[in-house]
Amino acid sequence: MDERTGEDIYGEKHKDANEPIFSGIPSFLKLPTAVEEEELAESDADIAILGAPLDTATTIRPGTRYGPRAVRAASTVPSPPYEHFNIETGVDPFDTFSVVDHGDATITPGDTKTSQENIEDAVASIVETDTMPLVIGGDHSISYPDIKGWAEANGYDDIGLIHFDCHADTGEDGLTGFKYDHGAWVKRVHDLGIMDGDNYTLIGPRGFWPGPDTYEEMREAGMKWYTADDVAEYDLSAIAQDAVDRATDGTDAVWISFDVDVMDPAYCPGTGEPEPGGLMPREAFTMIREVTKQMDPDHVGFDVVEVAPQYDTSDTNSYNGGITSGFANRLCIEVMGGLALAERGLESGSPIKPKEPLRTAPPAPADDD
Ligand SMILES: [Mn+2]
Repeated sequence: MDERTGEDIYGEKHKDANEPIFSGIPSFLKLPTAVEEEELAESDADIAILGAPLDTATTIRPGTRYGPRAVRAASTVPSPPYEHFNIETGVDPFDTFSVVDHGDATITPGDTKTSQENIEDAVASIVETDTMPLVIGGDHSISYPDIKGWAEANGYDDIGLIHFDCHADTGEDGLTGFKYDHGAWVKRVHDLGIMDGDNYTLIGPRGFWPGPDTYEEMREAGMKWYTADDVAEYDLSAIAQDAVDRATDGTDAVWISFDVDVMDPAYCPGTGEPEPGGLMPREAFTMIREVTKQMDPDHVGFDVVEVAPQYDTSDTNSYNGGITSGFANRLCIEVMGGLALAERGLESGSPIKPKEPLRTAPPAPADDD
């Protein structure tokens, strides 16, 4: 795999920027599609993008059923397909991985449980073709079927979970008592008996929900969390490293779940339950890069959830996606970039730097004598 290049994987389209971004079928990053299970098996892909447009397990503002479409639309805006050499990290995931858009899981509006089972089946079928699932939600309830389908199809007994979110989602049920609510999926995963509290880390909680009783239970279960204030105060790499160490301690695999409401609403307004005082994009990218480059690409899964484009801003009506769906798109690329480093056994990429060294501190005061 080390010898493989983007052109080997995608042919001439790897660098082809000639097609106008607003034309053609807007698959994720205009990547090849492999929607049917047989197509996916034949594609020999490493990573499959799956949309999970479910929002009937939402308690406050609905709308994430439009999330996958908005993220796909946002993904067609920047950069040529599929070359994505990251100027800062010096890595291009599409030099390493064959990635396809596998379409969406089948959703039955009004039948939340059936929809969730369909998501579970879709994720399991991705795993059965030896492909990593990268799921775009949808409300956060999808993470339970995501993880259940992924863990069972892989035969994992013990998993770690790294969870970026404003909300803990660890309580027995959601705000209004629904067991499969978007605010109870961590507890559902915990109840499967495949994830110990010691292998769970939450990054970014703040605000007022859930209440102190739930946090007491989390504490008792050995769960750990870094609040949004902690993220601002502590070293980002140390936080990420702690989450990785905990998630990989004695486990078979790690799932990473990213709720965009962990971000400050200034950066991600397009979500159902925004809460002031959240993360900045650079903080999220630093931590997600640090986490993903230490994962085993054969034993990891990822989802990004809670993008609700109708509350988003910037270009939302021209079908190019807003700033929240643009952030989610970027996050998916960063995840694949980190995994590409892991796949190649690299600690870091090879960014191009200026000839003259960067000035990293103020110049020494001039000598007046
Ligand atoms: Mn949340």
